[in-house]
Amino acid sequence: VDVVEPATLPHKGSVAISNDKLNTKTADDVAEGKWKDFSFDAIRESQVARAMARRYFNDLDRYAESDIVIVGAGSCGLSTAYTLAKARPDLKIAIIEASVSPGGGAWLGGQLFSAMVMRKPANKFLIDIGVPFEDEGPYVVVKHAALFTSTLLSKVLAFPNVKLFNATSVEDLITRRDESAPGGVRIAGVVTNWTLVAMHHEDQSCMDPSTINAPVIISTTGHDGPFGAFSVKRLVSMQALERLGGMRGLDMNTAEDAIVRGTREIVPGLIVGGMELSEVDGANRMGPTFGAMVLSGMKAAEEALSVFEE
Ligand code: AHZ
Repeated sequence: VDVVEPATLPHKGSVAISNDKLNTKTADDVAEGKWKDFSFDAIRESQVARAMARRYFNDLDRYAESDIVIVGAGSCGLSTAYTLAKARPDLKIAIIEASVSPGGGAWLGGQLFSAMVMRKPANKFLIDIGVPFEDEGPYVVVKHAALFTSTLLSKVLAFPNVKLFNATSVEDLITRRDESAPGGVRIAGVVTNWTLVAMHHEDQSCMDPSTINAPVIISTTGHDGPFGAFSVKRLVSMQALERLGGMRGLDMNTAEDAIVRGTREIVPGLIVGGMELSEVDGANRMGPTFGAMVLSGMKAAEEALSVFEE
């Protein structure tokens, strides 16, 4: 393998490797199960670094002005993203997820059991994304919550107008004065940082964040916890919301209806869905039944789309 040194590489970091093994022979060998002389085509480490960095920085540039930002990629946020991206391929949708692994609490059912329960009519969403289920009458059961989350995630990520920034936290909201709004402010974007940085503001200094502007933010950060209920807690501390109602105890029957019905714009520019909403409205929790997360995501998407249809 004759690797050309960087000084003589052509512009734009393109490959300049002359290698007499650069052929399709290896693919044929793999197909035929001939592993003894297998080798990949040669690569230079900088090609890998540039392949990742160029795309990431292009995305940061492209999505610095987004149409919609979804905060939190749990079952509600991902359902929102799917509904939006499918309906409006022309809108730029950024998803900001604090964790490395998107999906929030939807990788398992309750108490770390595998199966996921959804009450009808949320099964229509499962049919749409192609997730099989057992029909139990008023509710359906997916054999493993991870089947729901991985299928939904793969569909969301395949949309060309969606970018997921994971391992990235929203650590504040961008605001604009708006005298017509009840709290005098409109939300106009999000303030972001690497989650690992956001977790170390206490012991490191000078770690300023970055920003994304968007006319519509949809917050689905789950109920209160180390990272949960982020946006609504911030609304209270900035006095755009008087106080939180506080999530109430578990009652599946009241909880799911309340979350779906209540999904709405809380202050101008900020729609709240999923369990984050229970902290605003003082709604019950529903525990391990996920139909309301899907339908709340669909309603949040509809609320957002009405802004662009005005
Ligand atoms: O990592 C969080 C999770 O993936 C992410 N998140 C939270 N704060 C964030 C921030 N920036 C970026 N500041 C943030 N991301 O938000 C996601 C929330 O997912 P979730 O599964 O916790 O919430 P959900 O509302 O989509 O689903 C709730 C599921 C529950 S909890 C529950 C109960 O306890 O009764 N019942 C159901 C169905």
